[in-house]
Amino acid sequence: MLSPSVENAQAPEVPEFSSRALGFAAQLARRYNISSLRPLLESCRTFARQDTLNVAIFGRFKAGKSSFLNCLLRRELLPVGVIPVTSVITEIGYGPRERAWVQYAGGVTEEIAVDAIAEFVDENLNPENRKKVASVRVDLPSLEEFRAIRFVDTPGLESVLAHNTDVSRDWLPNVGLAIVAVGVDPPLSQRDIELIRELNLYTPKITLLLTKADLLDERGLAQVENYVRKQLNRYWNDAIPVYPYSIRPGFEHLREQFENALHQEGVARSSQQRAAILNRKLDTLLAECSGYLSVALKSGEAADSERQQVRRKILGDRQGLEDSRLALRLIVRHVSTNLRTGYEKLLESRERESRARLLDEFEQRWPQWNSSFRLAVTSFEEWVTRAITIEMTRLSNQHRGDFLEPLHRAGRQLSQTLQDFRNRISERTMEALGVPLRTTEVEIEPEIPRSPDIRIGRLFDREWELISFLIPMPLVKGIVENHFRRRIADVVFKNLSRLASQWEQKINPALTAMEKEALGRLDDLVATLERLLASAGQQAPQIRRDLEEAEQLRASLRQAQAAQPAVPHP
Ligand SMILES: Nc1nc2c(ncn2[C@@H]2O[C@H](COP(=O)(O)OP(=O)(O)OP(=O)(O)O)[C@@H](O)[C@H]2O)c(=O)[nH]1
Ligand SMILES: [Mg+2]
Repeated sequence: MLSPSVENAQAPEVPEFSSRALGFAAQLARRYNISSLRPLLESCRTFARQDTLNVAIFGRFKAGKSSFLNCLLRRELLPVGVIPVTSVITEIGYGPRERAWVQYAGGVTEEIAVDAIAEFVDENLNPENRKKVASVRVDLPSLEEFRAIRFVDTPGLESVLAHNTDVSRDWLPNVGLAIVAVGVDPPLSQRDIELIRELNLYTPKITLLLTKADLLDERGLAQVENYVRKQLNRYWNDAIPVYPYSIRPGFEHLREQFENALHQEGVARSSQQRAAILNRKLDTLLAECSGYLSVALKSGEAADSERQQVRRKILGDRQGLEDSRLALRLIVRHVSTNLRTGYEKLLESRERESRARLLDEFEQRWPQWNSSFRLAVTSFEEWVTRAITIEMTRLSNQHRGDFLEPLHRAGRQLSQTLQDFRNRISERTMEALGVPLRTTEVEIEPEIPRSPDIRIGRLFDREWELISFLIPMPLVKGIVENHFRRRIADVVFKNLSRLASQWEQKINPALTAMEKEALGRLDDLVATLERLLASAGQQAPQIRRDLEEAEQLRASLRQAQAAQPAVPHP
């Protein structure tokens, strides 16, 4: 999400038993020194603090998604059109001041004018998303009544522009409330049914908006509505409400009807929706607490003489642990040693284009410089320094995502290796004590470094300037021009290699930090288990009480979940 949302964030209300569950888990982690629960605990806390619910509109291209949001916002904010338009996720929410931001794929954020968003989200102005925009965020003071909601416009599905479909599909898991736009012309396809089925994996709250109702007369509309309801009922038994809608004058009553329903679901129940997701996370957290406590309890029951053996069975010997640590180090080492070659290969593929761009520009300027040798040299030097800086900055920004990719890859591999280690521990506690210890590794997130400052360094030896007045330009013009052309090629080559090394120097410390975090987590888990396994039998009564309370809390979380009306899975 874009950073400005944090400014506006207010802690949402968390149901009493959910905050009790969170507090209890934190207390258990402290009491038994279960330091390895820290990342999961932190992720639950962060989610509980989040204050907005996403209301996203999906559907086939040209279904009228952006037009609907414009109508709801009472202004022509989003671009609409007769050919596929929306190519980027656009999030619109409340903010005290009207503002808009672009979030680029590489992580950079840029503030833009609200009426300039089309330049970034419109397929025609940003074809195939060449600007590499990840999302656009808009804050509007007029959305005060929808404070808890963030409206999301998505690119149309199933257009010939596959990249637009991918953007929307990738975003699906973030959905809160889903609105599926289906035009009356033709109404509801098998693809729409598939879309609803997919959305259903992430949200129980789906509404169908039957758009362009004005294209039919009253009787026709009633027939289409009836048909759509019938089709939906084949899979979802009345669980998906259908609302006819039109942006045209004369259909205010339909718009009002839908907005009222949205208000009810989205505003009045947004905290309820968030609570459902939070409960799922807390259930996982408490299950992990119970796992650790069961291990402690079982090991407490073992005789002192056996305990040492149990410990060895579960944690293995020192060498085994060292091997696990080495596996983590090797992941980072492998990524780190291949950084430079990867970057060089990437930039090599851009060399020809950069050179051509600079040569082109040089060609245009050369006629103004070639009257004297001195003028030619100084003008060239000044120009090439500026031009190469611009070119390198452009490449660095454009490929920021590619430069950061190894960092994300290392994060995923480290998390997976730690999870494998956890799974092995779980199998071994099952063998040794008869209880599994199922725990989840929270993804290791890299610290994203800033792009490097572009440094060009010294380009030329200036001594030849001293004799420059002696050189007769008309005679050497051709030689000088060729020399400059070679210099351009040389400067591009050198600076691409310099850029690769600058990015390498930025990424390496971030990799080291991730390695440290991964090793720390492994050590934490081992230390936690050592402590729990060593805990003497006198703690048993307290552990039993805590286990019981954890299970009671989980039962109330599940009860709350069951009380929520949900769309049954087809
Ligand atoms: N008659 C009629 N036309 C509509 C209505 N809503 C949208 N349209 C038209 O349908 C076309 C597509 O509208 P958009 O809002 O761009 O559709 P979209 O779903 O956002 O399209 P993509 O962004 O390309 O996926 C435009 O020409 C709109 O004028 C409506 O209620 N009635
Ligand atoms: Mg659109």
